Amino acid sequence: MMFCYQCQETAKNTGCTVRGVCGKTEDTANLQDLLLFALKGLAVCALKAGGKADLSETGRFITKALFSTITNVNFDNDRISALIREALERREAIKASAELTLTSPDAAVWYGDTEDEFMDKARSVGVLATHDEDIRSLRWLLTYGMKGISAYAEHAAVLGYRDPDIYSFLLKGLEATTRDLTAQELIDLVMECGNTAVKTMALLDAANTGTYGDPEISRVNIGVRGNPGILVSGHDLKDFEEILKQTEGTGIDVYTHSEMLPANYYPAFKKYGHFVGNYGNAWWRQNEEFEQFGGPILMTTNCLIPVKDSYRHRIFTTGMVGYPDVKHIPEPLDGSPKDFSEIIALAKECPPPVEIETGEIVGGFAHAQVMKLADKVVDAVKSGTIKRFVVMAGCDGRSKARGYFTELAQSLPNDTVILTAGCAKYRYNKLGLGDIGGIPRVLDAGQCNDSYSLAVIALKLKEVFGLNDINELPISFDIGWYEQKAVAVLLALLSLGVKHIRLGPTLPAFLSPNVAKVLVEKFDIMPTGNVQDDLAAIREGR
Ligand code: FSO
Ligand code: SF4
Repeated sequence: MMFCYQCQETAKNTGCTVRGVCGKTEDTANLQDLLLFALKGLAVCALKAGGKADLSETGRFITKALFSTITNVNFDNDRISALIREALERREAIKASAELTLTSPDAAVWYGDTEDEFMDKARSVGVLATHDEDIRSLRWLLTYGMKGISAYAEHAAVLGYRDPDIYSFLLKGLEATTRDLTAQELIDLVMECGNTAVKTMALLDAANTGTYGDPEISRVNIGVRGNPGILVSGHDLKDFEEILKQTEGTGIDVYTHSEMLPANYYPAFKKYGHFVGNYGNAWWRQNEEFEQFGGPILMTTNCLIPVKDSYRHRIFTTGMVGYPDVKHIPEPLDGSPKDFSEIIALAKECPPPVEIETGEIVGGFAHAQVMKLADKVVDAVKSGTIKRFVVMAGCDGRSKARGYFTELAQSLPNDTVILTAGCAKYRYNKLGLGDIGGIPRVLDAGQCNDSYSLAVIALKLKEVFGLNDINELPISFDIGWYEQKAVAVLLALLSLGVKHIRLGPTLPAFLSPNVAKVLVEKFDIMPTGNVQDDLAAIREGR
């Protein structure tokens, strides 16, 4: 038995109990629960040890481990077991150095030696171990928010940007889930999680732009050239940079896939002549696209789906991503760059990619670039040529119900601008929705990791128009979610005071009716409905 309800595609919008819709097996799901349990024990001990535990070391480990449990990151039981062992070892080391004697909570005292002990324990520490449905809902809302924060914090840490306050919050949040807190205490922690998500996204924005420059408006080629190529997917810009450096002068071309598309907008990457453009679409179409690409593929982060034999020999994972029987490129312990030579050697033996699309798409509207256009944007709003912005950011996914987002984007009136980020963009970035006086009707700020840009744009517009409340702006939020980074983004938006968000294609299964009611009453969150009704409401500013 497994129970996982952390993503939007969870079975029957209730929970995956036999095998994940994502392909996660029962063993993997249970081991991920056990890893989380071990991390709680680590957090309990680190907090008890106070200054005697190295916050930066423990925090970094926790972010990596939590990142590995996000949907479509790691399907490899050996790697998850190794993280469980490391969590236990770190916990014991802290206990020993701070001379802690702990009798409870269970997470802080449990020690498993064998795989059997792991699996026995794993079956008893998951979601259903909390019986009260509202407390369960809040504990897991907090946990999923922390998973998202961990992914963002780890992306920033890879570029040398860390913030001890973020690590402190993760320890506090994990520890809090081991105690019998009231619903109100947990709601307060969920709100604090939103504040920390804002802080983390700001840190990641500083890390990305500080390292690679501000994204610029860019035309991105979606066709191919005649050389062998490497396809890079996921979100890790450092890995992408390293691939570009190591392939320079080899005759190999480099393409982005899915959420790596925004790499095309950074000045630091555009300078490479062998960086051709973007190949393919959102994550869930990877089976057919990876088959057609024909060359090696590197998955730097989510979203990885179950690997097919047809391309198993040419897909590689790195970072926290893992899949059984797929080659993993590790991070060297001595701090030297990752060695991608095996991927490059394989690329040389592969045929050039099969062309699946031709043409160009436009993107690169992160906050600095939009602010350069601020005068134009403000004039367009004042003159009425732009009547409304609709934030349609977030994730794409397999479910047919997501056709709603394509249809809504197509039906929006011509005086509406879509602000997007994340793989949700693939629902509208190839529709040819035109522009308003030179301002494209789809402004892509970047990855879901760059959603912070959309918040900055909204806050700047509020300032420019002299408004007191972000909700007075002519902006509607119509967001598609899929995995736990989207939960962190949602909590971040709520903490910035954004109200009336439409969320779809379904509300999270982990929101109990009472918790959903609190979100509706406090923030007027609503599920997406049918296109015509939502369109009418958006036009009326609701
Ligand atoms: Fe998409 Fe996947 Fe970026 Fe997510 S590729 S769904 S929110 O993991 O990370 O937008
Ligand atoms: Fe199911 Fe989503 Fe969990 Fe996968 S991540 S097991 S699809 S709820």
